[in-house]
Amino acid sequence: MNTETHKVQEIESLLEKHNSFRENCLNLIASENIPSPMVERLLVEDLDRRYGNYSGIDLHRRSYQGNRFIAQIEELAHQLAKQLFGAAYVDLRPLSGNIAGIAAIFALGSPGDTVLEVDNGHRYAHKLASSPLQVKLQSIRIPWDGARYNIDLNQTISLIQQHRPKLVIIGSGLFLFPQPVRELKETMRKYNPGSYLIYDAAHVMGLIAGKRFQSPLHEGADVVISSTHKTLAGPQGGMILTNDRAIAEKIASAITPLLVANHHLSRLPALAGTFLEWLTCGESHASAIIDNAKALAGALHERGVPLAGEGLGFTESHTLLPIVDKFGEGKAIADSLEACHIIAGASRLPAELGTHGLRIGVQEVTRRGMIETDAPEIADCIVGVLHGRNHADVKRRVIALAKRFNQIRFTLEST
Ligand code: DSN
Repeated sequence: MNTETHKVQEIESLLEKHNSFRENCLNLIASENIPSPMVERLLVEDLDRRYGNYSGIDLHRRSYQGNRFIAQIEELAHQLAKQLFGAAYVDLRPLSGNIAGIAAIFALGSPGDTVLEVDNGHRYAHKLASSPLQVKLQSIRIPWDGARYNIDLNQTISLIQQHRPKLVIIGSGLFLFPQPVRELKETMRKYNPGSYLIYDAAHVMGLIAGKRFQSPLHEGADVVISSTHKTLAGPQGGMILTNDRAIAEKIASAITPLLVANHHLSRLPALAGTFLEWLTCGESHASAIIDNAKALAGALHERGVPLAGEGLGFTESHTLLPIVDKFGEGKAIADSLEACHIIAGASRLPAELGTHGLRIGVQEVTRRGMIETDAPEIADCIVGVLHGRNHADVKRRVIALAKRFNQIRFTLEST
C-alpha cells in the first residue's frame, strides 16, 4: 500500500471513530444541532462545485454563467425565509454568523463610531478595533444584570444618552431570556435617530422561527444577524434579515465583494428545506426545546445544582447555565463530563453569580427524542460527574441514553 492510500485510510478511520464517538454521546453544546435527513439530502449537491457570485440585492444579476437554476433555488430560499421570519429582505451570502456580524458593522458603521455591544457574544466592534487592522471603532460593553441574566436596561439607557452610539448590538452567545429590544430602540430613536439596533439571533433563531421567542425585527431591531445551524438546525452558514431596503443594499455591498465572493451554494437548497420544516412544524419543535430546557434546569436544581435565572424559571430558551463553583473549575468539569460522553462547554459567569458555569443546550437531544420526563435521568448523570461518582457507571448510563435518543423529530416526514 502506498503512503497516500494509507493516509486516506487514516482519514476515513478517524471519521469513523468520530462518528461512533458522537453517536454514543449526549451532545449538550448550545451552538450545535443535527439536520434532518431531508436537509442532509439537499446539502450534498453539485452546487458545492459551482460559482454563483452576485453584487447588490438582485440575486438574478450573476457574474457567472450556468446559474439559471441556482438563482431560482436561492430565490425560493429567500421567499421561505421572508415568510418564516416576516422579513422584507434576506441575505444568505454570509458564510457564518461571525461574517454576518462583521458585514453589518462594515455596512452601517463608519470609522470613529461608538458601538455598544454585549460582552457575552462575538463583540464584533471590539474584534475589529483590536485586530491588526485596528479599525477605528470605540467598543463599549453593554452592562449586564447577572441576577436576571439579561441586559441592565437602566444602565444601558444611560450609556445611550451619554454616548449616542451609532450601533447597538445585542443578542448573545448564551441566551436565556428575551432582551429589551423595544426599550433600547425607543431610546436610540430619541438620542441618535440615525443609529442602528443590530440583534444577534444566532442561538435562538429556531425558537424565533417557531414563534416561541421574541420577534426582534417586529420589536424594533433594524437588522437581525444569525448563523443557520444552532437551534435552527440548518447547514452551517450565516444570514441577515432586515425590513429596510436601504439597509439591505448597504449590507449587500459590505458582503460582496469584501467579505464573501462566492457564497458556497450547496447550503442554499438545504437552507430552503430547513425553512420549510420550521414553517411546517416549527411551533411544536421550539416548544419541545424550551420545555426540555426548563425540565433539565429544574431537575438539576432539585439535585442541589444552582443555576442562573433562579426565580425567573431558569430559562426561556434552549440553554441553561448551571453554576458549578462548589464542584470545581468549569473546564475541568467539562473534561470530566466528556470522559463520560456528555459534551457541554464551560462558561464564564457574571460576577454576581460566581466564576465557573456550564453552558448546556438541549436542542440536539430534543431533536433526537428527549422529552421532559427524561430530564431527571440526564440530570442524575450530570450530577454524578459533578460529585465525582464512578465514571464508568455514569458513562454506561449516558451511552444507554444516547442510544435511546436515536430519532430525528420535527421533520416534514414526521408531521
Ligand atoms: N458563538 C459560538 C458559540 O456560541 O458557540 C459559535 O458561533
